Amino acid sequence: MKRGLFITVEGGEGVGKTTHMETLSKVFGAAGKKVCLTREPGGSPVAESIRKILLSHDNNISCDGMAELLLMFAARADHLESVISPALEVGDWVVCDRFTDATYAYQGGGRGLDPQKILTLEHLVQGELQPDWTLLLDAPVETGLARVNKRGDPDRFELEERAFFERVRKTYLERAKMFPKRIRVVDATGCIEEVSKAVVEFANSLVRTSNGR
Ligand code: Z5A
Repeated sequence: MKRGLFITVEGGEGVGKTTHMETLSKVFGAAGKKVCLTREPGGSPVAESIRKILLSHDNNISCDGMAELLLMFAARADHLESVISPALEVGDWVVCDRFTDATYAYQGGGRGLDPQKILTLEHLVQGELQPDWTLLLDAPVETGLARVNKRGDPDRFELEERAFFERVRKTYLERAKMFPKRIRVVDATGCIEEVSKAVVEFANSLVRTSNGR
């Protein structure tokens, strides 16, 4: 059986990742692909428990950068083992809301942790596994924050200062330059319909490429 495709969706706060996971799923489903939609941190029972710790803004819980990094990879190890790898093995298309690029962007860029340490953990937890494709939705920080601020009840990351999110965005864009064959940047500044059009084009290009494999 042909291994499934591993697609990740990345970007800063409020760029529309959750919204466009659905767009991708519809296009892939219509093309006859069995789709596994998942997210990080989370996606498996153990990883969802870790997510609660990571996103909690309970004043009694504080988590330093290295502990946060290790928790991200602990969640990822379980998610890979119990959800992502089994789905890819049976040929499903896995669409994951954030993955290791987010670790480079948030723990590396945002928190300032050494990317070499992230690389070491990446090799340890993922081995050779990398996403086949990454959709990076990009918008100015203030655009994304304005969208999520309407929602209220911010999580621990959403309470960070603006400079943190600027570093996150910069790191994502640097990674897109480092991995131009894997990472497709889509401008997420426009209205949902405009962004959706670009996302559908991206999704159709993956379907066409995979039919030619
Ligand atoms: N994190 C990390 O630090 N390290 C890691 O390795 C990983 C993650 C994997 C997970 O939160 C947090 O974990 C995340 C990084 C960190 N930081 N935070 N916060 P999450 O995944 O639950 O949260 P998020 O990724 O930031 O999701 P979000 O805030 O919900 O944003 P989104 O998914 O990109 O946006 P959305 O939910 O699709 O849209 C937000 C709102 O905007 C919604 O009302 C939409 O209807 C609206 N929207 C979307 N697109 C548009 C357009 N184009 N125009 C107007 N309005 C729009």
